[in-house]
Amino acid sequence: MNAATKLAAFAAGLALLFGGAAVAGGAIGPEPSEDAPQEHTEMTSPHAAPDPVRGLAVEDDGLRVVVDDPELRRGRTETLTFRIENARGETVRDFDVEHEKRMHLILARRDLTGFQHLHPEQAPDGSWTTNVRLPDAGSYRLFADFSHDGEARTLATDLRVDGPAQLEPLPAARPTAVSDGGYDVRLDAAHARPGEEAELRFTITKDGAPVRTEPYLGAGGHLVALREGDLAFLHVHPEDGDGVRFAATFPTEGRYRLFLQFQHEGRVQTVAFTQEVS
Ligand SMILES: [Cu+2]
Repeated sequence: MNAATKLAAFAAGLALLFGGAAVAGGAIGPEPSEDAPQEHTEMTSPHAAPDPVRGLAVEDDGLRVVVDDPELRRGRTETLTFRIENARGETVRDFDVEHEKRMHLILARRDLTGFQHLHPEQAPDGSWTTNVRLPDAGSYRLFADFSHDGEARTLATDLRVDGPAQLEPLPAARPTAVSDGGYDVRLDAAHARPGEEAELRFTITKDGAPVRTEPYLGAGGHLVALREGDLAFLHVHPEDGDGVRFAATFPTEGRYRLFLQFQHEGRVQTVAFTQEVS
């Protein structure tokens, strides 16, 4: 083959490749629109469950989380500023109140340590600001959990804290744990199997005496569930009635870290559990 023939063959090959891609694109293209009406029906149904997995993407349906400066210094109290932008790059200003707040900010290091749940303040330009102190170096996941135009969303991005990081293995699953303020908490998880709705029931005692929690964010407690590996953020909702109970659907087998927060005697307690799903 001379150079010109080679070039022609190469060009023909390219045309085939792109032609193939166009066909494949065409085949894939119509699917989402076929699904769309069904998805819409699900969303308008009063008993529809939102997608159980969130928080894997920086952008969802045209909304995007943008952090001004994702680099934080270790052990310093820093001002963290972020905004939610729409598809036109404009800062979103209107948020719905969900669990008593318009914005919930969750932070966790990639090894699922260093959990924080903060409620930033909104500035007139729509941006959100909070003070944050990260005592340990490493890569952190930032989850902005909010509702806009009646739809709940969790967008996520990474923060970095420079320095040597001592990453921790995920603790083994145990039914009991102690909160940061010394409360004993027991977890009973029924039906913790992939794709099934599990009931997570927490029993709280202090020095052996049962504790009745005070309302926190409009419920008996607040629960965040993150999947080991990709830190997928699960949608969990509190159940009505007595006690600290939640319904969660674990989408896959694997291990999850559950961060329960509850309030007693005016103070918020945080306690974490490892949940195995198989
Ligand atoms: Cu919150």
